[in-house]
Amino acid sequence: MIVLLVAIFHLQCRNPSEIIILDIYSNNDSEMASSQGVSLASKFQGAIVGAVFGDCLGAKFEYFWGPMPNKPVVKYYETLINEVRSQKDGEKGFVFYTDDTCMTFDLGESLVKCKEFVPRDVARNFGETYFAAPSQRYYGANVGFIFRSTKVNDYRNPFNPAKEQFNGSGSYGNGSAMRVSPVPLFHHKDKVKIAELASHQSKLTHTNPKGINGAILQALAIEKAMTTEGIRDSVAFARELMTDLENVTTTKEELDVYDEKMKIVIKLIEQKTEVKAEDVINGGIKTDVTAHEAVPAAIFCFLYTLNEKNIPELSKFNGLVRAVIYAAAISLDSDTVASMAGAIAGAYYGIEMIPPEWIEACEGSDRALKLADGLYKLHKNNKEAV
Ligand code: R7I
Ligand code: MG
Ligand code: MG
Repeated sequence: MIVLLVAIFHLQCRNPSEIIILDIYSNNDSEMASSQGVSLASKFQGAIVGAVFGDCLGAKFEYFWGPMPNKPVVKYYETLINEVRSQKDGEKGFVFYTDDTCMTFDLGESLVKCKEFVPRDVARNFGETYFAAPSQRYYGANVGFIFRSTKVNDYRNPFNPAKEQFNGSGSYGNGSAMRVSPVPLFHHKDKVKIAELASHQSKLTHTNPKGINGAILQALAIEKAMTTEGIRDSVAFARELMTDLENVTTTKEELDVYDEKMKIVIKLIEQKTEVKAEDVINGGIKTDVTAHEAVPAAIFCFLYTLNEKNIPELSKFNGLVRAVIYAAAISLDSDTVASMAGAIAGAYYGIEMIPPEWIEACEGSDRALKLADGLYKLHKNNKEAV
């Protein structure tokens, strides 16, 4: 009987497991991730809450606006801060997140609950969230087919429908990269396992090599940001990231696409004049809804905003805020590129750099913190078990 129950749990993993919630700004934890004095717990929180912050801020500008100057995004960012400050008993969570955050929760919460990747459980979360979603979640145009197909047989063969997308070539949308932030936290310190899981979860919806490698590259970028002490050389960071991808991915097709994009990232970093949205797009990174245009864009935004002098208009903000505002401004797919840049920057700077007013205003902040802390607790338990 016990064996049967365990088997059912592993197949479906529907039982909730206990999650201990750490305090926000819990910097008294002993495990420090870098000499900058940011705790690993803070970096875990920064990665997930950073992704939600970017999604919430960027969602206002998704597609309607096109690539644009920083000014309107700065105005929106500051207006909201003032609004929250002027509220007495303020309403919380009034800025909506989109599908990027929905799927991050679906994947991450399943990992915490099951303590392993259970494809059927993740697919069920994807489907149930999608079917219950209000219209402002703005899911990708083609991904709904997968949820409808997997639901038909109660998510039993969760990998099959994704293979049929786009006449059998699979989607190269950025959807499996935009939700990947829990993966580097789940397998922190193990790039091979990070790549394996990023790829595996991608195949639930995105089987095209460009989609799979986009998810792996974004996961590796978060891990590298989390583990690098004070990035002094952005170009070396970009180069090493591409080498990491080449070393750990088992999907070797079309890797040259990412090689080419990362070379453009380096060229833009080295540009002598301030890099504007049109430089990024004309330079060859379209910042759109596809993985190979969005992931390199997010990495670029993080690296370019490390130096406050690069964009004088944004120099009054901290590095994480600079990365997210800049990503929302220069991108066509503003919510997604800002969310991915927010995850990378959050993993580097930690939760302390996310403005409390925005944490309060973003829908899903509490849930994001709970998810980050659940992943952190798993990491600590795994470390102690070794
Ligand atoms: O990737 P996906 O989940 O979409 C995510 C995006 C993010 O910006 C979210 O914020 C949300 O707004 O949507 O959804 P998919 O439907 O798999 O892919 C998104 C789009 O990428 C598709 O609708 C296509 O326009 C494009 N695309 C492709 N086009 C041609 N050929 C993806 N794969 C292909 C392809 O193989
Ligand atoms: Mg979205
Ligand atoms: Mg988007």
